[in-house]
Amino acid sequence: MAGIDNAGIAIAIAITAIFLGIAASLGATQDAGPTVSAPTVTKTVEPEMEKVKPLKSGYERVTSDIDPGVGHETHQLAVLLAPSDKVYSGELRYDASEPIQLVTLHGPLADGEDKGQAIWSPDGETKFALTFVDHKSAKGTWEFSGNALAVHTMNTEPFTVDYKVVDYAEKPMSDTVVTGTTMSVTDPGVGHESHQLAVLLAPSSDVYSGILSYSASENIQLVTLRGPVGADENPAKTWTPDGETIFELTFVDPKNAMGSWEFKGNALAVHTMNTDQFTVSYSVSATATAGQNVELEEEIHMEETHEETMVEETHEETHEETHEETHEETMVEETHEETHEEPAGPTTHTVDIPTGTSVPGCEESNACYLPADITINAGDTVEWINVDTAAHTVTGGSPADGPSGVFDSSLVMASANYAFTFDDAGSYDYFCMVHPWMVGSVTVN
Ligand SMILES: [Cu+2]
Repeated sequence: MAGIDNAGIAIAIAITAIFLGIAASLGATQDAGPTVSAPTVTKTVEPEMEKVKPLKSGYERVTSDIDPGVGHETHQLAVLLAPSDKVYSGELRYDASEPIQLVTLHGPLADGEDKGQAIWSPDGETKFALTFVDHKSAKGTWEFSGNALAVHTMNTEPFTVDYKVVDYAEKPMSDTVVTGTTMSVTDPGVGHESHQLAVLLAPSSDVYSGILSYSASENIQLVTLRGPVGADENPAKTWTPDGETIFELTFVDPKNAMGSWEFKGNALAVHTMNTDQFTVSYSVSATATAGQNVELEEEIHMEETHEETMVEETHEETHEETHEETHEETMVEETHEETHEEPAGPTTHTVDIPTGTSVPGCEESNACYLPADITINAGDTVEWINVDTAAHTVTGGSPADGPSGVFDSSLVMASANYAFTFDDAGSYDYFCMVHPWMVGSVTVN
């Protein structure tokens, strides 16, 4: 079962660098879509690697190019499936010369659909939503659905990736193959009036089976429904639009705003427990099987298996990176950080991420973070508050050298915040991975 993964580094990189790269490839390799004048993304076989490592049957080998985006010369990009108005789906199997990040796009978006998702625009007008995941692995698999597929690193050296797409499909839009952007509405489910819901595949007596990739304006939960269930059934989790028609609810919470999910059910939706509307861009590639009913026990078993997998992988500390494991690691890190956020005695300092910083200009007055440079004492906490309407990151390191690994907020959505406690004296530079002109520093005495 495909899981979800960490958005952090990926998003930043993707938006800043990948998009430029993909935009370039649009102009170079796609018939439909915006025309962008940029270098051609080349697909070449690297002779040295070919000698070292035989290409497995069915695989293709691609070497990345410098990301063509101005200011992103330190990134590498390889487009595997060029942007299309059809929906690609499948299982990407990759074996690269170093850890790579995985990208799929949704769009182009219509006017007004850009409402807080991770967005990239080649020209300021044509916009795509981005699903960016980082398994921190050179080798693995990824179930994806989207209008383009690429892989990426934040390194200056080219990487080579052997890949193939199993169960490959490139399908036109239909009742079960959809890509788009939608805003949530108040959940019509009885008892769910304080929640928000966006239905992607409407309830049907057919059983949908497929892959969802999504990019939302906040963390969302993934929902499938089974049913309507019979009067003699009493599923543990239910959803009913009217108090009479009962569906069994399968609910997955990846605690992420972007990712992929392999699903099966009589309906597909995404959801939050907030009262505010969210926006989600998505690609779904599914098939519908008539007259079949999803088995209740099977669904529960799948959920249990999923949970067990997460625990086992974490305990054994296997390095076969999966969506689930990445998710677990993220959760653990967040827990640690929260612990650090509650020091006894030391001070918390506030740094704003100001409005308008998603376009260059703030760097001219060193005002991309306010204050951009702050001095604190060891044990103090810095809390960054994103007052902008765009998402940003607070990432230790520099645009030139990349993340230091000391701290990383991942994507901080509009109105959200991020805190980190500095226990050790020193000087800590940081930057925004989405907008590499945004830099700041923390000096700890
Ligand atoms: Cu930013």
